[in-house]
Amino acid sequence: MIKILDSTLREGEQTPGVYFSPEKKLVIAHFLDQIGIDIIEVGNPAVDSDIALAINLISQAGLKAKIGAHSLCKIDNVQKALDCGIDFLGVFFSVSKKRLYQDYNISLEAAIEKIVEVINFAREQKNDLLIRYTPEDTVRSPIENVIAAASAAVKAGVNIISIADTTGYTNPFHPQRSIFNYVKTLKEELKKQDLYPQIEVHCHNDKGLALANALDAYRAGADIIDVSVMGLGERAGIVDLGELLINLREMGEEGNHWQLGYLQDLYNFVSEHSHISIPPHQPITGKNAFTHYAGVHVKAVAKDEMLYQSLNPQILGKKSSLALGMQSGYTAVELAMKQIGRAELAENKDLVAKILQEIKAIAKRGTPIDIEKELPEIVERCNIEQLMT
Ligand code: HCA
Ligand code: CU
Repeated sequence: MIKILDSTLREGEQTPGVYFSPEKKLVIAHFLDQIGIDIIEVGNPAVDSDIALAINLISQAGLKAKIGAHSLCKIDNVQKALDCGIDFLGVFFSVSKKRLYQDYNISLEAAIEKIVEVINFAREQKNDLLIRYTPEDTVRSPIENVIAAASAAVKAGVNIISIADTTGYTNPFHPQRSIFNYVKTLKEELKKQDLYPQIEVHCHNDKGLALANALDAYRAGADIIDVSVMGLGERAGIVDLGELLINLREMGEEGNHWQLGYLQDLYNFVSEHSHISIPPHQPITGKNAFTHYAGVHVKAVAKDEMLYQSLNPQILGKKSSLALGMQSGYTAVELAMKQIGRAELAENKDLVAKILQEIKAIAKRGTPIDIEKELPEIVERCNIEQLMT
């Protein structure tokens, strides 16, 4: 059974300009818990005392999800995280050539020693702590370095190894860069040493492939997938929570377990407090995700919605809707008139034609027509004009 780690409160808060107060983090954590998220990664308490406060608050909220902190590979960072009452700890340290020799200036052996020391420390402090080690920029690091660091980390007490595609480098169709192959190889290599950690994947969206790569990793048997609300995160962000859950659901994962009816409220809350709007055409949670517009579409969905949908909005506690504008036809006008309580006038074909003409003219202003607010007045005006002729 696949597990989901949500990092809206850690990676998501690495979106420039985004800050969620501890109280808002708690609300977001409640939503995530209601949806059925397994691990909520909150942040690094060494970064700011508000993050420590948030982890404390959320850890004490009695949620089903495991509550975690992110930590540098440093004893004092780990201690700060442990002081917040966490169930989960994520430690990262890269073993890529560039990082080892151009940035940290240490050998692989020294890096592994450091990783082992920090993991040992965390394990000694808390026996039932779920510990993850991430060789940051995993997929651009020499595989032998990753295997050496990962196996040492597992032997020191790590439960999870995360494959981080820190820069959005992988591609399901690239002969050398598929995360599918990476998951398979890492599992096989660790199995040779009789090591069976859970494998997590963290896919960045720099080239728009985060979701595709996450599903590729799922197909290869990854155990945990990282996501965030709206895919928030550094640069182009990571995998979008709603999009991943819907796709996994269609593949038979956890269909009845995830409470997808909470997604829209969660997205609205995160959007409001991150000051980042949800694009109207965003799958699942965008305003237009289930809105039908062009004449042919509206006419068809009036008979059967699924003629232009492959996802039933009811799964999300939502309904489909229609939009009016340049592309509209008679059916849309009739349906919209019924929607605003003017069904009796919708019988009048000449009036419907007049209203349609009027709507097309208004639509040329280039912004959406508000059915509830604008249509009553348009209907009224056209009706009076028609009665007078
Ligand atoms: C970061 C980088 C990170 C870490 C992922 C992890 C990445 O610290 O911001 O610790 O599992 O993309 O590699 O998000
Ligand atoms: Cu990341």
